[in-house]
Amino acid sequence: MNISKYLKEQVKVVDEALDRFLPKTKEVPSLLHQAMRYSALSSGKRIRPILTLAVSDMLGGSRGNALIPASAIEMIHSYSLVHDDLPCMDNDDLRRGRPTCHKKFDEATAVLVGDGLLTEAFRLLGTYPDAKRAKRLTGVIAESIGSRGMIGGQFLDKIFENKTIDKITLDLIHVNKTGKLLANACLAGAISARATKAEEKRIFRFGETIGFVFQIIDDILDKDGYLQFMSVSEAREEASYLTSKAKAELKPFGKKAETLIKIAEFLGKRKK
Ligand code: GRG
Repeated sequence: MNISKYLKEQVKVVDEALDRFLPKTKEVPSLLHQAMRYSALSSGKRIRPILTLAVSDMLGGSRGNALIPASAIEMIHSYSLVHDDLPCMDNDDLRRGRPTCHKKFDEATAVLVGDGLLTEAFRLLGTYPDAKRAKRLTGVIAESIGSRGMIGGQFLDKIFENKTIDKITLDLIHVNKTGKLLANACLAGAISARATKAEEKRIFRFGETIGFVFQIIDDILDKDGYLQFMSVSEAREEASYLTSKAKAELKPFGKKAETLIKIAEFLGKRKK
């Protein structure tokens, strides 16, 4: 299988679902919905939702069902980027090659775009067509992005900004800020596909490990983070070791795991 072709096709699938689920621009308040769509439909890699879909596919789950948590997770990711770019956070002018939301619109709109996307994600999860799994998906996703997850990681990141940091604290920040949502994007695919508890555990460990790989490569590309503690070649070696570890978790799934294995390898070698 050609992974670049697969990823391009899945980006289209995710973008079509987001387009369908997000409020239309013609709905009132039109400008807010335009700004939400501007941020969520810009050209991201869609790694998290693609992982949800690939896990669900591997386990024989329904695409229609998996697209609900997959789209909700991408809305949440988009909200985190909009808020992370705000003047009170990173104060960035560009995101995904375009003006950030607060630059294109204004700061108040960008705050509300983030709030709107986050809320819309949970509204969408509530439409999952199986109450037991809807509840589980809501809990798992909420836990990974709240103060025990992404928000907690972002808070610690702000506290340690411009301060000397040790590797244990950096790991803690990365695990919470980005790792948990990525791992739970994988778990969401397993929950949606009615995986067994043993399968869920393997998928979660796979997600956690590729979350680390994702972050190491992010730091290599941004020339920061882990590069305070290791050289680029050591970081690449660590990423390669962790990719093998992640792949080993998928052994019991045999040939069905081919796509997820290719995604893990892609994440370990990505250039952007
Ligand atoms: C809620 C303010 C707030 C922050 C949450 C996740 C996060 C914390 C902030 C996002 C900012 C950031 C640059 C985090 C580092 C790693 C990361 C998540 C990079 C962007 O993710 P990609 O590479 O981006 O998947 P695309 O654009 O491809 O979706």
